[in-house]
Amino acid sequence: MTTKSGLRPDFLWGGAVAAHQLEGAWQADGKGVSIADVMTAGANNVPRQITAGVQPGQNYPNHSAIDFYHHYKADIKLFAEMGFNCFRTSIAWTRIFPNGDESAPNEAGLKFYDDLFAECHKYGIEPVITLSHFELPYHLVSEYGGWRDRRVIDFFVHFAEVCFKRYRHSVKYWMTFNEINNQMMYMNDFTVATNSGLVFRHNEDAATREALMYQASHYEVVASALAVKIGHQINPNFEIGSMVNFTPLYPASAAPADILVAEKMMQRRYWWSDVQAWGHYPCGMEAYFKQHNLRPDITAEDRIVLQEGTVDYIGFSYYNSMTIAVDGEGFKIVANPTLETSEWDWPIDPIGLRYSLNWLQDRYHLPLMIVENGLGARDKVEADGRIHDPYRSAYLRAHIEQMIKAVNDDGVDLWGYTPWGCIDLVSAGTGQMSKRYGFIYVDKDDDGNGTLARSRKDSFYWYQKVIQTNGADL
Ligand code: BGP
Repeated sequence: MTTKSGLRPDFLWGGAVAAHQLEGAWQADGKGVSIADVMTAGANNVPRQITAGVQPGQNYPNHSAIDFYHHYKADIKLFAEMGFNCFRTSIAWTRIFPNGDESAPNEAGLKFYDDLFAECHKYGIEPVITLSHFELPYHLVSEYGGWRDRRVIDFFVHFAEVCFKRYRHSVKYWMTFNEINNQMMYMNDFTVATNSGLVFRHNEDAATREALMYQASHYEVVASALAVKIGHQINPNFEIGSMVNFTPLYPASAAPADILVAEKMMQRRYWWSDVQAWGHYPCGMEAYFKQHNLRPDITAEDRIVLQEGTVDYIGFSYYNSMTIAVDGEGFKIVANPTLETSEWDWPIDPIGLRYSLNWLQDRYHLPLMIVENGLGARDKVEADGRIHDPYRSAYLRAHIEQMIKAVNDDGVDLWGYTPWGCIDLVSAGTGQMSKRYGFIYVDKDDDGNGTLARSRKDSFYWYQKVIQTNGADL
């Protein structure tokens, strides 16, 4: 059964956030320090740094964020007012296991999410939960070197199991790792650190880094598969998904060499979801490992685990496409002259979302969920307190149109849509408040000043109407 828009009547409409980007309360109720808690603020063209522990005098925006920890009831009420029937957030690993390697969980942390999920259900809002969204316990990084150490698999699986058991009746939709494939950008210190805790050894050369990235990634896909398997045993009705950042790579020209390099880089960028969906490595990656003399520690037992823990759906974030051209033996990213870009230079490409939905559907034959999409922008509060943000609804409208075409014209099986940062929060990339995605404005600036008061932007009312009509009135 479908509705006027063509979307299923139980289509999941909501918004997405991550614990560390909005909760604040970084030391409340026994919470431990996560990798996000030691990230400095950053600025335009100044990347965020992962520091060796909390340093006096540094600005750590995630520490207080938008204090959702103490505002969640009012915030969820606002989500309900918009009509959300789902809400994607993460469980901060360090609320449950402050150091990551304990055997007994922190009850106060578990209780916070009991209360949060109960508040969601009060309004018929289904939680959609990421277990690891750039929130590795800092202790696992300083003691074990993050995911370079096989023992971290067990710590993650234990964390996952505790969450699955505790929330088996309150959460149905899960994802193991946020944007697990971003580690592809292993030369970017910030990206690889947030995804796998590979930090502190910046003297490691490119080849060593690449080898470590594949090793860490392998341990993560094994941990993910084990979690999926255990999750299904705990509650067979769980839907446990992969979560990748989907950035389609377009060839810069019709030259066969450009087309081939784009395809090869797509293979290198999406092998994580291949493994999670298929239960084995794609042949192209096995060949790549051999050719580059990469010998990740992949045991015969690991290969069985991968087969036994395949995912139920593919969740993905979509912000933009990228365009790629062959460059000697390698490739280069080039500008796409057909696309406009955001203030942060992210190309704006709604058709790319339809392309992505088609690509993912054809490759995996699994239901899909768009778990992040949106435009980071600066907002201006008018003298009367209103926030006019037509650029935000224009971006989302254009993307939702393409999403609906993918469902109606291409037959894509799509479960839901949760635009990123439905309430303003700390930007992961810049560490700043001024790159805003929300329908709800939060009064806080990049220096941490502000009342934290929440107000509805124009896009709040627009999205409310979209949800009310199940996407028919955009
Ligand atoms: C994704 C992350 C989010 C989020 C978003 C927007 O990569 O999963 O955590 O923040 O991108 O990025 P940014 O905050 O850098 O604009």
